[in-house]
Amino acid sequence: MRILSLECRADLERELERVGVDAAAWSIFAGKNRLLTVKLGKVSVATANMVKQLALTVGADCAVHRSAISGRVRQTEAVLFGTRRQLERLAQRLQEQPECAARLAPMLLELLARTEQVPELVVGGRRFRFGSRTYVMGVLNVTPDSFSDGGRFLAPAAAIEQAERMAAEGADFIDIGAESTRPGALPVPPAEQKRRLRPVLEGLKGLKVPLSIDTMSAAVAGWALDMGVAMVNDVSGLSADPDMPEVVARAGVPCVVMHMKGRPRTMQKNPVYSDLMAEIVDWLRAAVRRAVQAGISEDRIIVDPGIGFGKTVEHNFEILRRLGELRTLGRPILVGPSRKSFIGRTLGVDPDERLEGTLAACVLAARNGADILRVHDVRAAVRALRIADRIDGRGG
Ligand code: HH2
Repeated sequence: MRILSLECRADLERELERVGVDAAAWSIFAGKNRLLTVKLGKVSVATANMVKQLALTVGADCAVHRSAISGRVRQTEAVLFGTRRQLERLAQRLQEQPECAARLAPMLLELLARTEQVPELVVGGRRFRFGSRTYVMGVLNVTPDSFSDGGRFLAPAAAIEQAERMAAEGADFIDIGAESTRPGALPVPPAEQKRRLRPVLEGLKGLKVPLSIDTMSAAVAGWALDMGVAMVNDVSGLSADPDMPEVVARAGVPCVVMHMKGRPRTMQKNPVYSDLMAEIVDWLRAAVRRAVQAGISEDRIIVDPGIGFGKTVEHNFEILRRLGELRTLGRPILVGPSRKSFIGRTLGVDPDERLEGTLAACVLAARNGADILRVHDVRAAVRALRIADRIDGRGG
């Protein structure tokens, strides 16, 4: 007897084939291969007790407040534990219950469907199939004051050369920004952002790799889209400039919606969360909903938990560890750990000494669900992620 480790679907199928299992049953066993943990929001104690009983009948379980059974509390949160198969059966049973419990059934089924989803995206004429491999977004800061490379690419020729280098090194996207968002940074007026960007965007017109514009200004985003940029990356989650959702919607381009607590000038002054992951997922869910209401197609939205944006060192580690929870949103996940201060503080090193820490964060972020890594050191990240992807059964 021995324990198997079959996270990769192809490994599971090979093992089932070896046993001689009918191929028609492979997907049934795939649904039993992994435990899913689902947090329910607050429900009445009656509902929670009903869910727990039904969960036990299908072989799953449900953790509730210690006083739920005695009725000493009226409401409780709940955590469901079960395989995909068990949770599907639980949803069926819930449908037969009174309304308060039955309403959970479609929510649970939708959640299970979302976590299975493999989103696709066309950016600048290129198709990206998330889940097939981890993609790399190269960072180009046309700024005097970015935290790790401020001033290095302010001259247009240096910026263009850097973008071409990152494209040759295997970047899938290049994210160009003219405003630092480092802690304490002050806003850069749109006219100055455009002045910095114009010669660079003109010089990169023929580049094969799609460009993304990193800005919180709708005027800069709209102008950059007219200059040939294919995607918008807004670290405020489209919330800083009221015109941003409409600009993105009108252009019909993909956008990155990032979580930030506060604004760059003050965001690192003692950020506090009562439930970090819940707050980030709920915030992103609301941001996606607002974007869709403004006319942005949901299947063009990428979500990002915003490493370092209103987060302590510990928050950043927890986000990277629990990144898979963003799967709830059913959208591709982008993460930007590159050279950030949680690495610097942990290792006691300056930004130019943070490559190893960045690569460790990238590799484990990819394992934990990241679809796109935003990095400064493209060649190293591409190489590290190619190997990590192969270990995880992707990118072959
Ligand atoms: N991080 C930075 C800037 N933009 N965009 C997304 N979507 N996610 C991130 O994590 C992210 C981002 C900060 O990094 P950098 O651009 O190198 O620094 P600066 O803002 O100082 O220019």
